[in-house]
Amino acid sequence: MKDFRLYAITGEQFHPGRDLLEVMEEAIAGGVDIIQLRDKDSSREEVLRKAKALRELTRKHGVTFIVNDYIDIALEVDADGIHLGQNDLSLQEARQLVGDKIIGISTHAIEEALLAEEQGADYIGVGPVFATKTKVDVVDPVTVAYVQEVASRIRIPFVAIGGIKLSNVDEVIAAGATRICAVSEIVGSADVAGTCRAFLSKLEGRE
Ligand code: 3NM
Repeated sequence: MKDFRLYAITGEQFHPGRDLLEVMEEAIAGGVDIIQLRDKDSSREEVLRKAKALRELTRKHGVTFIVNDYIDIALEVDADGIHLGQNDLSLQEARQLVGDKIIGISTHAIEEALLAEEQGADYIGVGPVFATKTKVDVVDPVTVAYVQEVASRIRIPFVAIGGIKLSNVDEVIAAGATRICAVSEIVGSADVAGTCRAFLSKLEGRE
């Protein structure tokens, strides 16, 4: 997969009254490389509608588009890839279904990370680095020290996630993360594009 630095996930609860597409368009203007549609609250029909719209937007801007939970929708809208949780179908099963599309998987322990690598994941999520309220069934924070362990042991791309803010991202980068994912800090920002640019400046060592 094309390498990436900044990965944004949708979280409509963080921008009440603001349109999903408008917020994600700002994130794209700010330089995000990947957008993931993550929607645990809407009907399948609604998710499909959003996926179609985000596919069109991301394609126009050359941004990678990933769908969480709905492999069928990812295939239907020709997303670039899917994102799995630990309790979803296995990587082997997912690979059968999506062929050479990107497959990412959330991992919360080194055993899960090593297994995902061995089973052919294209990237892994590593988190939650810090406490977060965005994911309801989330495990305890894995800590920045754990990010360092992953950085030294895992060869496939990994993206640090969970409670990451502009105010704490420096220590995540110092631990060896070169790719960052955030939900609330990006989509809940009063200046979505500016927040993305600030994350990228830090990731690129310009600040
Ligand atoms: N996955 P925020 S943490 C979607 O650890 C998600 O796998 C996580 O949201 C994981 O940036 C998380 O608002 C929520 O904390 C991240």
